[in-house]
Amino acid sequence: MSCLIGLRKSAGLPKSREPMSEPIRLLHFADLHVGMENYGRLDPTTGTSSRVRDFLDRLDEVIEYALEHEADLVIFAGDAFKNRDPKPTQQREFARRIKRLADSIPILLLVGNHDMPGMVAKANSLDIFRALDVPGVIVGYKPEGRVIETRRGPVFLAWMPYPMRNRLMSREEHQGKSIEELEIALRETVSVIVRNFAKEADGYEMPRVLAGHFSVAEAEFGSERSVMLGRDVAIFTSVLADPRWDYIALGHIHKHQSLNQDGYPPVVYSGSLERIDFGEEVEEKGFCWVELARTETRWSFVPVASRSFLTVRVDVRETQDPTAAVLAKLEGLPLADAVVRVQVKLRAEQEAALREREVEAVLDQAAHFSIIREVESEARSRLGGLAPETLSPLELVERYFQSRDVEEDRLSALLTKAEGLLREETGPSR
Ligand SMILES: [Mn+2]
Repeated sequence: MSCLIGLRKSAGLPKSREPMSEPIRLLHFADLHVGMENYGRLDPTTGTSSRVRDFLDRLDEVIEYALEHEADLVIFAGDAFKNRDPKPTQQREFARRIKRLADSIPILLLVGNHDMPGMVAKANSLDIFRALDVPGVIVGYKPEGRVIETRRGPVFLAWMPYPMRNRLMSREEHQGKSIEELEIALRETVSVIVRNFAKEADGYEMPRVLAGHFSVAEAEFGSERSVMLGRDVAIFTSVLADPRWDYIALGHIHKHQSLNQDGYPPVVYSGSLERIDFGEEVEEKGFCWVELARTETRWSFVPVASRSFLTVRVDVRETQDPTAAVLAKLEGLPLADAVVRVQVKLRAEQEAALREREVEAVLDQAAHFSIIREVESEARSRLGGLAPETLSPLELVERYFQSRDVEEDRLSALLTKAEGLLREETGPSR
């Protein structure tokens, strides 16, 4: 129906007005997590961790980009702060920036699990925007969908905040269910909400976007695992990848990824803007720039200048001068302003020969550093100076039997058996 109306309308327009319209410019980012303070230094003038500054600087980058490129709509897909009780200074700094953006561009602030208190009656960390009714700011605290008017035309936008079981299911629905049954029930509840939104979206002849803060079953996890609170329900990509949508903007998983690459619509985790730990060392951080159009949305990933993390591994066990070996390894590396960890593998008798002061002098240019000594244990030295990591499982089995003084012919029989078992183990399964 609405499709026919749309056609009739456009048929009445003069030829010069076609193609209908420019794409709507959407900026999608997520998982800001202001308040993460690990690997930071305390700034004595402000009393704030240098890492809080980092996270706010990334938000500034996002806002600059949105303003400069004239975004029509911004979706923040959840987790503004480290936890549910952000410090007032962090709240103020976040609010200032959101206000600056919202003065010219409408923004959805979706509530993530880190923003949400356990009790329904308690406020989430974004509720203040709702209480003050800040123009241009929509707080996505419950599942909802509506048409948003933007400079380049309307968008149907629906959102699903972090699915909390006690908010979405009644006490009766909980009762007598095992944890697994509850998970399945919650997944079904969320899937039904999402499918109903798709049905509703289908009634609007305009670009349609779904924003969500939850796990998707097929996604690859990142550092959020180390900060996730409690169990987590995961929605199937197939539920989201409905062609009635034009873009699915996700938050919650910190690793940027696109989940419906061969199909339509794009189902995308923008990922976080700053690294939380070394698990994210090689991940590029950024946000998504989306050109929204009904059935032909295009998007791209825009990297930000997140602080680099660098692991330096040095094995000095076979060297005369461990300090010199570490310094040589550090030479020419991009240490300046990075978060650096140096892992030194050494023998127990070399401990005194590693002069950390000299290493620290070089690392001083880093934003944060740590020197980790991995002292070779006796068990390891039985491997004849070889690191177990460099040996195959079969070689390790062989060393083990050798250490137990197993006779030569029995050893070869055992190894043949072990080889068979290992092949089974590493065969068809992952
Ligand atoms: Mn989250």
